[in-house]
Amino acid sequence: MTVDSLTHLMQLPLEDEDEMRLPGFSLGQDLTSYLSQIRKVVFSQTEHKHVTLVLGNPSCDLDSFICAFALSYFYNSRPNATRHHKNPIYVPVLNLPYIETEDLWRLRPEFGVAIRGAFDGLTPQSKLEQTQEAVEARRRREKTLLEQLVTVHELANNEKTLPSLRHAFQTSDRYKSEESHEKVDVILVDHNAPAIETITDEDIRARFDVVGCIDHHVEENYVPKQATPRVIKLGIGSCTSLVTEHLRNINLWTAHEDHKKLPGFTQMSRLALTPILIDTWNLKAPGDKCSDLDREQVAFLDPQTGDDFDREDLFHQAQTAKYESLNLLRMQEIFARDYKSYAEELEDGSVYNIGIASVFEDLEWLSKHAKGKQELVQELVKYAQHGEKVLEVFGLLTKSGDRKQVAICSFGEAGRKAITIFENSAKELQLKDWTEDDTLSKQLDEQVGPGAWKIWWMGDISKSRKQVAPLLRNALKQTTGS
Ligand SMILES: [Mn+2]
Repeated sequence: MTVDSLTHLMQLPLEDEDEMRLPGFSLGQDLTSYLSQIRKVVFSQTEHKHVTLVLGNPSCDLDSFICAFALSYFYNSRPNATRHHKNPIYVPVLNLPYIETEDLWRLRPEFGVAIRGAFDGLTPQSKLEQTQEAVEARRRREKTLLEQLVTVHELANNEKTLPSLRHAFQTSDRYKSEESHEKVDVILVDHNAPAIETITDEDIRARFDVVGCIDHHVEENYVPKQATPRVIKLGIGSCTSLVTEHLRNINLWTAHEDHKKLPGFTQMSRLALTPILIDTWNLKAPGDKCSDLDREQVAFLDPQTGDDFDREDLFHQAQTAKYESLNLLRMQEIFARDYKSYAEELEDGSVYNIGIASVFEDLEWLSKHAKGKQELVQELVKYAQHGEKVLEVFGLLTKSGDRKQVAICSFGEAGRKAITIFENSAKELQLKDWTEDDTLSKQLDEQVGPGAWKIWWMGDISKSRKQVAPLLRNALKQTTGS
């Protein structure tokens, strides 16, 4: 469907729209009431048995969260704009199959910063009251709000979940489908091939229909051509920029004067700004980490926040929350915090899992946090070999001051070959051998195996998992027959 035809749909008579609109959703409504309305739809049996999910990627970073939240928020406010969807009631879901929302404040503290900013205004750190009482009061409120969010874990485990959704999210190993269930419609944001850690790709295909997608990763050719929207654009710093642009294109998000009086518009503007500023390093990132489109959306959102705020400061608040949070996490949680896995099918039909974890500390920090190099490697092996999906290749991308490290461990013949192919094909990353720590190398030799791992400096630090993942996946594919 084109933008024009969508605009046309929106001009349909209002009474029509009111009939379709679920009581409780309204344009510009406060985020708290929006959140409780979403919960009502999903966890108390209303007459609406079917919904369309808006699902972020499994790393569940701030970008994914806000994309899903913003898209569903504006779609729900004007269902006429999305009549092409069978079930125009939208539910944002955090792609977290293991995590309870009670833990979000600890595991995703930058969500808390974004939510606090949305409600209180984008206040500079220096102006926030720092007494223990004030800090605790803020944390309590953030925690309460984060607990309202809906995760994959809760959909699968809450007794009250809409039956259609509960079935769809059962883990593959525990759930045997005896009766067939209607498929659940899903819009993917910040990724373009659905992936849920606890559900096999085959089951995902059987249980979900992708009816829309907005993403800034490499095209995986999963989303049907007729999906609406279908926006997959590379070279954009933050997917939230694409979502904002889309909502503006179809006239759902406008800078109309009247909107300033509605709390939801201000809150959503503040909320959307945060991931864009984080992902583009406050619009200063090099290469395709920051585009003109990101800049345009910031220029649109900024005046709508109603705040006189310091972008640099907001960026640092979220960044600091993220960094400090690692101290609170166990090793397995650190790997899982920003993690993606991919299943690769080789020509000979064998299927291998690749997992890549991004961590914003370096190997030295990780060794200390693990309380030793032997322990660090034990934790690495445990993560790769004892999770829901056993990995053939485990990649770890770390940050060391201004530099970046790439560590890859393999757990089989194919993985071992893939490391060599990856090294030879990944010219754009400008890899240089990393040989700084003999004790760690010795531990890796002992526990992973000589020749089964390798660590490099990444010469081009503008690159990230977005570039490393396709290269590594390709390398593994090329191991067939070699
Ligand atoms: Mn993203």
